[in-house]
Amino acid sequence: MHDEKGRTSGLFHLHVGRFRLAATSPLVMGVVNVTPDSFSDGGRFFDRNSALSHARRLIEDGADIVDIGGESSRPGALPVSEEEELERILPVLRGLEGIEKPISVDTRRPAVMREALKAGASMINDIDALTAPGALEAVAASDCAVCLMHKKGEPATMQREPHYDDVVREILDFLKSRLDACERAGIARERIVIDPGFGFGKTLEHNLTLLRNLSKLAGLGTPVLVGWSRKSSLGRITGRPAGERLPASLAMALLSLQAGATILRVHDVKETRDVIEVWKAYRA
Ligand code: 7PJ
Repeated sequence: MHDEKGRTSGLFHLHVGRFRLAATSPLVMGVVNVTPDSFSDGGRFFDRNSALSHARRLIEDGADIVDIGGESSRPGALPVSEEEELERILPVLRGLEGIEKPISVDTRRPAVMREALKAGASMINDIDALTAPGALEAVAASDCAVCLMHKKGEPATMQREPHYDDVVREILDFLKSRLDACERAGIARERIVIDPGFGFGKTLEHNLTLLRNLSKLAGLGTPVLVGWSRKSSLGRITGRPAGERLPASLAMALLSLQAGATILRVHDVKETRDVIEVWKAYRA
């Protein structure tokens, strides 16, 4: 089946800097937080060497992309300065130079985007969906991929009674408008993935409604990335702390694949790969 732009549905090539990812199978993005306060593994990978060895470990475990973040966006997190964010990220990027997998940088700052791309990053994962002044231009000037994520409010306060009249409609409209903005800025569709932003200004019910309607996002013809790994919604469901949310995360990974997700952003790469194998066997 082909859509109006000639893409084969269910199959795509993602253009990620010098890499081409053929998603004949779902992809895994492994998370490396270089922050002292990320909610689930904050502090563990805060020094450069542990961040580096963790990134390498994720690649050995089968990560297709490694996502490095220097600013915690967990609910209630406080912002870090641009200098601090760069000091966290750049040494890790330099240490991963020449690695055979694309490196993504989780940032909302155009200056950090530009420096990260110079230092070898192939993808920008932006929880602000390139809305900061200069962000579209920073990405357009390179050949990196970009993840456009929806969020409502700011991390410090976003989980205080978030409200939507129609959560699915609102997120679809937002992501469509960001896809249009990218197109106007000259960022090719083959470089873009979209993400509903589970937990970013959303209650458990909002997240579940979005998951049930994920095929509508996938219907935009752009690969859908999802992040459920260890999130507090899973704590709400199971009553378990972040360190005990792996089974719940894997259940959500499977449901997300079945609903049309193409990229799973996770902390536990090896286990998530097994979920993908199970899903592929079921689908075959
Ligand atoms: C997400 C993210 C997500 C994208 C975080 C955590 C909280 N980026 N960054 N999607 N979540 N694209 O790692 O659990 O869901 S930070």
